[in-house]
Amino acid sequence: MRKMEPHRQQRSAARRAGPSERMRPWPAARMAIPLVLIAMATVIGWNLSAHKSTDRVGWSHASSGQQIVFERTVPNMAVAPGPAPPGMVWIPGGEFSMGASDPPQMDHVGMQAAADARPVHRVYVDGFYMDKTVVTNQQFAKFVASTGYVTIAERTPSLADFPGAPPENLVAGSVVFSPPDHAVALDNHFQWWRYIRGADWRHPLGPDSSIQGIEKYPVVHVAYEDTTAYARWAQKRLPTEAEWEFAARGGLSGKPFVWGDLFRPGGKWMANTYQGHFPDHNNGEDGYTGIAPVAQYPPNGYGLYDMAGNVWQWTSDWYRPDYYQQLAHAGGVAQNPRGPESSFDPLEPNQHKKVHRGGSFLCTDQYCSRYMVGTRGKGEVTTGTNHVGFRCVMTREQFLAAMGSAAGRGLRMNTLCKINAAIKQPTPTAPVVVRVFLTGSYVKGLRGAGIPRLPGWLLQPIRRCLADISTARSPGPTRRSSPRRTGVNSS
Ligand SMILES: [Ca+2]
Repeated sequence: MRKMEPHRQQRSAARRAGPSERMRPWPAARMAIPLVLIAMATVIGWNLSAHKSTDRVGWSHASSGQQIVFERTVPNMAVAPGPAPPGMVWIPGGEFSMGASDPPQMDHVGMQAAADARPVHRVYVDGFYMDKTVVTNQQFAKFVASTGYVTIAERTPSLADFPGAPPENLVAGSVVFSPPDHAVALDNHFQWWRYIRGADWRHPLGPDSSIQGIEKYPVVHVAYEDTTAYARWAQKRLPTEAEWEFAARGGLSGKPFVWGDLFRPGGKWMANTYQGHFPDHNNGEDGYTGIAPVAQYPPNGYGLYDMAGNVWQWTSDWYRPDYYQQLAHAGGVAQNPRGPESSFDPLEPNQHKKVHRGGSFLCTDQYCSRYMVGTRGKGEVTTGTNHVGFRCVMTREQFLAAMGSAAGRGLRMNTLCKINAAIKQPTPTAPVVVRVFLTGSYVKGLRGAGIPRLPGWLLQPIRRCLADISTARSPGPTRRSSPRRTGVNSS
């Protein structure tokens, strides 16, 4: 029990700060975040034998007779505004049934969908691009190298933020999964989480660890503020919870897993979760006892990797357990919901929490089965751990703005944004519609001055556009423009 003492001191320090001190709830709040995992250890299960029809999939509750109905996912028909940026995929958006059911027929501890993920309700989201994988150490390092950003876990907390805290507790660090070597009761997460000085995204297991050799692993120990800083730099943003779930379902409806009905279809592992005996013995039967590199398991229907297991993922929604009830009570289809106005978790009412999604490598049906799609997690906003990461989305507007800012040089957005405009080749015999990436005036601007720092992912479409326009305007045999003539700077 000796290792519990620092945590008690930290909690005590936070208490001395008083409930009115609503700055960083350091560091007790960072220890509180894994509580996400606790509330789920109850009895539930799935019964997929109930009725199915073309549009509806339902589960009957044996105990209550209540039926939970997932209706068909109806994707938008609108096409993507342009070629997906590298590492991203277009998610069409549309209308879908959001939330989780909790058919109670199976008595597997931990297999509960959770009351905060009910009722199932109808939601519409616009289309967007989404990162195929969570952000990796390599990607985050590039962001830090470019901006000099310092994550919250790397910052030394000040006495001003935590009045009364003993100096020895005012150290930079983060929370690391530190399993006991023996079985423990699952009623106290302090038995397997430790606040470790010097743990941060560069040192995921503590000061003696590094990210050398794990560049393709998810970045961890990122607090919410860290993720939004990255997203701004990348000209993206975090997904709303609704966007995240629409994407996770991959076009399916009412399935317990992002890939379908069975946890291990054909005996195949589909996600990095926890096998063995939680928390003291991880068998690693799925190939990994800890975090896995990204994209080690099959993608979902939209080509997204790791939408279940590996690391939790931040979303931009504040957490409230009754938010789905609010939406359902309002009736109709919730349009692009962005979460409640503020956070409230009755279990820790003084903490400000955002929604986490997807579960992690520590999720298990013995304790927390929230690798099941539709279920929810939550995290205090200043707290990162080594099982929480994130991925970004890029809206249609952000995509167009990214193109505009990349082009720059005073060209007007209303000119730049005429993407995929069609021009007709001026030949009388066989009009050919050429899909161009940008309008002629923009091309003229490109040729005139050259464009600095144009993202590489824009280069090829623009070069193709220039070649197509040259072809279309040439009266004779094909005369394609050379990329060297475009004046495009590929740096
Ligand atoms: Ca595993």
